[in-house]
Amino acid sequence: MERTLIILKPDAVQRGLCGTILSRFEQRGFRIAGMKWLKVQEVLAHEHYAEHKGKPFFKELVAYITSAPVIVMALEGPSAIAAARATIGTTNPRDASPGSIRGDFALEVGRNLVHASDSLASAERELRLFFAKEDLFDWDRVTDPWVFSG
Ligand code: DAT
Ligand code: MG
Repeated sequence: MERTLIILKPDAVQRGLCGTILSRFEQRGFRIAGMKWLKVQEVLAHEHYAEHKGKPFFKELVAYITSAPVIVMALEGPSAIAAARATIGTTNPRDASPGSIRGDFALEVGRNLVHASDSLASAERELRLFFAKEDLFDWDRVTDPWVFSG
């Protein structure tokens, strides 16, 4: 079982696509361990996208992610990190496969709707940035599990 950080970015919120995108993840079978609504502040944006500091698109990227509220989620499931990356599609929506979120709903790399952690190290780092450990629900405590039982 893994956890990964998903962000429904400002364009997802503004275009009214949050429910649709969340449905894709729910239908795939991910469990929601945490979810919140927030406006990402500049400092948090810099931390979250630290690996991109110095790249030509960095300033634009920070302006985009801080422009309006987002929905941040911790999703879990078997191989959740790679599975969520496949569900969202390639970074540039122009190359994303039909059936992926970006491949079905986006066309521009600078407006690609959704973030998903790209590795175990990134997932752990990013989850810590957005959630306190005690904010994340421990599904093992559910005595009558609907999914992933046994
Ligand atoms: P991903 O979001 O698929 O993990 P990334 O980590 O490489 O992609 O980049 C983070 C975000 O930065 C990406 O979602 C959109 C933006 N971005 C990446 N490459 C870009 C480029 N060449 N031009 C403009 N924006 C870019
Ligand atoms: Mg990335």
